[in-house]
This record gives sequence, structure tokens and C-alpha cells, in this order.
Amino acid sequence: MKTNITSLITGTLSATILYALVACSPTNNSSSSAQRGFQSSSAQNTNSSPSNNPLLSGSNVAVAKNFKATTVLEGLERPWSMAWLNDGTMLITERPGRLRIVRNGALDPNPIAGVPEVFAVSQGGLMDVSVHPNFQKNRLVYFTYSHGTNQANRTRVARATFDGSSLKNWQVIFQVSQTKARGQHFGSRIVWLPDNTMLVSIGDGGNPPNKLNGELIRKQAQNLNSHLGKVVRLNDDGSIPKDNPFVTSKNADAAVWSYGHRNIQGMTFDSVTNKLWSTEHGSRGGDELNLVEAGKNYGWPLVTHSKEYTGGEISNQRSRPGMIDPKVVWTPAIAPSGLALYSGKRFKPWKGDLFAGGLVSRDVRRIDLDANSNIIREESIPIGRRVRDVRQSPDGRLYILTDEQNGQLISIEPTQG
Ligand SMILES: [Ca+2]
Repeated sequence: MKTNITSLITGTLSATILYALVACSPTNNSSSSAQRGFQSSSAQNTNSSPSNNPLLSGSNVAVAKNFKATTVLEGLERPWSMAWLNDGTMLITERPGRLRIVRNGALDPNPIAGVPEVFAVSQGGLMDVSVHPNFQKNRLVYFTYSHGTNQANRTRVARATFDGSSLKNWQVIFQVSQTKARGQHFGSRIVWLPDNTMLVSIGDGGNPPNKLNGELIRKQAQNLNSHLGKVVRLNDDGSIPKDNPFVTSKNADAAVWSYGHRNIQGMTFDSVTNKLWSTEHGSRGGDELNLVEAGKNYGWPLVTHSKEYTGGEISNQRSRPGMIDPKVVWTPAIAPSGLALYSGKRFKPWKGDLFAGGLVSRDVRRIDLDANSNIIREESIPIGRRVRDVRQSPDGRLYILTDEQNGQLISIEPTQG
């Protein structure tokens, strides 16, 4: 047995070495010139300020010791998002298409009525839930969800009034202009800005072989006339704010706020620094944390650290003038979903830090920022379950949702400085 395994390993190594020799062979001109180009661009990176380079996060992330995780409740089917009403009541979406409510710490066994049928296949379904900043007056709750069929579906944003027991007047206020096939890359997080406009993240439409107009659909992330692969900014009724970055551009959709995104499933606004943070899924590796600004291009799929699922480059460029580099790159992929910036008084050691959920890494990444939003360090808070969402509650606690058939609501907290 032992000999067999050894020979198997040796065989694999020989094949790898052989492949490496072929790839580095001086007769392979295209390969060696590509290599020179890569070396010169990394030399430029070394000369620039270290704070401009992304943190390249690998598999040796420090594991947090001083924390406690407590399961608050379970029995949620594939929960995706959570939001709080003014009285502390909690709303939780389940991806198959249900809205659940938690009153005084207890999960109501009956889902909230009034959610229409959603396209709940693969990554799709009922996704984000977000309460209007003036909910106390207008009772408006917002949702993102996928709608349509396996051949033609798209992300929608809807709002409804919540009277305390059911949703009324479900109204679609925005939908992605193009439909796509299959159940990938819908986004979709909602974030409110201080002026009561909302940002919504929309995925790029899916992996190869998904196509649109004869080319890979993910290229739409660079098409300013498309909603795919974008963050869009809307008024609370779905109309377009007059000060959106591309409102006066002839060749752009006025809803577009930022572009070149693959699939953002974590997004949070820091009201102290007025900065928008997002996490997006790469393909194989190359997941990103980005500081997102109006009108900027975040590169996908022209610039990326991620590779095709089948192996091979998506692009040999990691950075390009006019495109914004990520702040953190995660390889291997953590599959980031859910993002919170802790601003509460309760957990002083965590104040001002970002908390990013990881579906594949089954943890929460705590990202320590300095006063200028530079990354100081990262640590892993192990959960042992797929983390779909991370949120700060109005009373200054941190909660996560786990993406499971029997999903859990878990609270996490630091146990010492
Ligand atoms: Ca990027």
C-alpha cells in the first residue's frame, strides 16, 4: 500500500516537473515574454506604497482565540439575510422564498405572508431584506430576489409595507434589464446611504458557458449599459437619483454606481468614514474586499487574481491603470458573503473592524483597519459552518446566519482585549 501511494505521489511530481519544464522552455516565446511582463509589473508594485497593494490572504491566516460563539436559534432553511425593526424584532429571509420573524428571541413558526413566488434554484431565491431608514413612519421593507425561469431569470428589487403581521402592496421597483440562464450570480445586497438612496449589488450573470449576445455573459460587467456586474444606486421608489455618476453619459445606464464586479454578496457602509465596503466572489481563488466609490471600475473580468474553475487564466493581469485594486485578495477562495463594520459600544476590541462571512472557509474574517482604512491584519473566527450573513444589531451585537438546511442564527463576541 505504502509503495503504491509513494509511486503515485512520485508520478504526480514527475508530471508536474515535466509540465513546468515545458512551460519554462526558452523555445516557448509567448510564455517567456508573458513571464517578463508579469515580472516587470510586480517590480512596479514593489516600488509603490505598500498600502496601495492588496493584502494577499492565503491559507495561513491567524485563528482568533478570544471570542465566543453562541447559537441563538436554529431551524432556518438556507437563511440569507437579516434586518431589525425599531422595536428589536428581527426579520430573516430564507432562500427558498420565505420571510421569518423573531420576536423577543423566539422564531415564529409561521412565515410572514405576502412574499410572491421566487426563482429558488441553485444560488437564486429570496435574498436580501432591508428596512427603510424611515420605517417607523412608512413601514417599508425592501427585498432582493431572483425571478423567472431557468432559461430566463434576473435579480429584482421589491418593497412592501409590513403591518406587523404580513406584507402588503409588494411592488417591484427595479429589475435587471437583461435576463440570463441558470441559477448563478444574482448578487445581491442592499445598503442605504445617508441621503436615503440605496445601493444594490448585481452579479455578472454567471460562469462560462453562460453567454449573452454571443459572448461570455460575464463581460457585461464592463458594459456600462448593462446592470450585470454592477452596483446600482436607486431612490427608495426605484427611480434614478439625479446625481448618479453616469446620469449625463450617453453610453451608460443611469442606474450604474460602480462596475467591473463579479458577484458581490457582502456590502456595508461605514457612516463614520463615509466609505462603502464590499466583498465579491472570485472564480477559483481571487475573492476580493473592495473599497467602492462612485463611477469606478473594479476590473472584472479584465483584471483578476482568480482563475477559471476548469484551471487556466481568466486574465494574466492583476492590475491595470484606471481600474481599482482590491484591498484584500483571498486565494484560496473563502466565498465571502455577508459583511459588517462593527461600530457598536459593546465590543471595544472589535470597534471599527470589518467582519466578512465565508461560505467555503466556514468562518468570519475579522479585518483590522487603521484610521485611514488601511488593512492592518486579518484573523479567522472559526464557525465550522457556511457563513451566509454577518450583521450588527441595533443594540450593538454581532450576528451571523449559517447557510444550511437547518440554518442557525449565531452571535459572536470578543471575550477579552
Ligand atoms: Ca476586482
